[in-house]
Amino acid sequence: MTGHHLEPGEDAARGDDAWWRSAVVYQVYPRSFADSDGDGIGDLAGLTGRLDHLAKLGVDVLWLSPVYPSPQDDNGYDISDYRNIDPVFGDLAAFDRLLAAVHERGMRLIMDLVVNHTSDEHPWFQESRDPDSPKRDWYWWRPPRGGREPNNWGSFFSGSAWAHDAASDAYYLHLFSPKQPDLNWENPDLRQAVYAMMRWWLDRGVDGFRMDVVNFISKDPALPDGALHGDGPFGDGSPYFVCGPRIHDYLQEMHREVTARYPGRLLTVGEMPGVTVEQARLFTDPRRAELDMVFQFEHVGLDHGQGKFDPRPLRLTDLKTSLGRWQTGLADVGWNSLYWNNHDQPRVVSRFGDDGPRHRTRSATMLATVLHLHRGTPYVYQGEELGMANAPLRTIEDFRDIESLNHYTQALNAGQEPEDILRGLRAMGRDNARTPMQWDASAQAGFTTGTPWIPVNPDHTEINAAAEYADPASVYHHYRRLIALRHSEPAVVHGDFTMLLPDDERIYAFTRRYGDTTLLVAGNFTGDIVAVDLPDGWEGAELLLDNGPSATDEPGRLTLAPWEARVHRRTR
Ligand code: TEU
Repeated sequence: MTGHHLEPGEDAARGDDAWWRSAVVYQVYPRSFADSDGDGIGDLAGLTGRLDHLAKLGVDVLWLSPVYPSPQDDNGYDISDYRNIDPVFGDLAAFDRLLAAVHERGMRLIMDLVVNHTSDEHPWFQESRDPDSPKRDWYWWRPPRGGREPNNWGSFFSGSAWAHDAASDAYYLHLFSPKQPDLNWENPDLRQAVYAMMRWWLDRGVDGFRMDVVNFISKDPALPDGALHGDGPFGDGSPYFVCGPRIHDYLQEMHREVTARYPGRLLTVGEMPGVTVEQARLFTDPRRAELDMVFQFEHVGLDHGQGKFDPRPLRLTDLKTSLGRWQTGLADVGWNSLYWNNHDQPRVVSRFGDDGPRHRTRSATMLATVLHLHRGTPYVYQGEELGMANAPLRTIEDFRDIESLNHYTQALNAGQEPEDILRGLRAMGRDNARTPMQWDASAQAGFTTGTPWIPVNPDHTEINAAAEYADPASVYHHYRRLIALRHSEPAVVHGDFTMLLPDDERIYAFTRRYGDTTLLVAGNFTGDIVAVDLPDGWEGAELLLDNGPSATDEPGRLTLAPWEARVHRRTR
């Protein structure tokens, strides 16, 4: 809290001393977290019963993926009522109990705000199907062009981004599934309806929002054809909706109409595929009053080939170049969010580490250490703190996710071999992140007494919370120590960032400096022993944190065991 007088639009808590700068966020994907009623789907009562897991881990904020009424075409990212809870998860009373229990433990709760699109079963969309309805303009309805789609854009979930509605012989835009029609933010009444809904949740006590693809909400109203890349039939519409013409106006208006009314209390984070560092500076500059931070996608695209389902190995130098540029780009204004995982990404220990029995714990804790020692707000995705690995997805019947199922059909139709398609889906499919949370070694991992909506990973007999609580060397206790370090060591929160060894393909190393304190962070991204030259002045420095037995340093060298990570501290 600062004492100085605030200029209009200025909110001191959005600046250097904002509470969320020292916070760690934990994402819950409620379908897969804890099931209290045996229907095989996680729910709010199940989550409420497991809150001590989060409290003991030390996290400050819970981000709850969507729990609103939904046909569940995209697991809740298709919302049919913004002011209620889907019966599969509970009801508003259960939500209020969850929120109270979160606050009792000194934590905060942010909701997922999905307002680029609604469900096609939302009353707004149902009304908009009538061309004479005032709601017609709340969506992107367009007449056919030459008897076909209004433009050539493709959807993120395969096929055209347009669906035909016979009732009025018109098309509506859907960047995701046809059951997720895009809202038209050009319409001021729609915008006010969204702001009113946001205030309704904030007045109920929630502490902010994670905003789904919020940098897609402003489209070029001309909706021009996109350029054709490769041999597919669809054009790339992204130049006309990624950080579109009015995006900053909308976010500043949202701040005036919503966020500014709750000064100092909220966290707002915009999910922004395709956002650049330069744009992120604008979105997160406190003086512009838009958002507190953004989720960017650059580092989770580095192992994509022709598309996300054509993966290639990560080059460590690419990761350093990318994350290093974000650290530098947001050093003086704005703020980073830090993540390896969420409900859309494969498990990081399988992706950038080694999930085999020998190195799983070591590589999961190395990855955690490197990420959490960056400057920014770390996000932990459920199960990441246990070192949960990718799912053993074999045949297409093992997949549940609309993105994977649609991609499979489309690639088959394009003549690809099933086994080739499955290889990409196994590595990159979103279902990897969505298998149930592994609480214990029992039949359904303590997730449900019924049949889970997606199978529990058989490795839960080894990898589970109960076992990890009991083992001080577990991934869980390492995350707990990392979170505690962020809360106790100001250099982790405020320190500047300097990348070391930018050309080294094996060791990720950097320093953080704040006042008299400097931290040296090093992680070995390989299964070999690796020695590098130690920068001057670090000989014999205090070891603040490690992730297991160390290799012995040669004089003047830093020698790291396979997947070892270390944090040293020096005070001057
Ligand atoms: O995701 C947005 C997004 O662009 C991608 O990460 C997406 O998940 C997909 O993998 C593209 O290949 C958000 C949500 O996080 C995601 O779960 C939703 O499916 C999507 O928006 C639509 O609401």
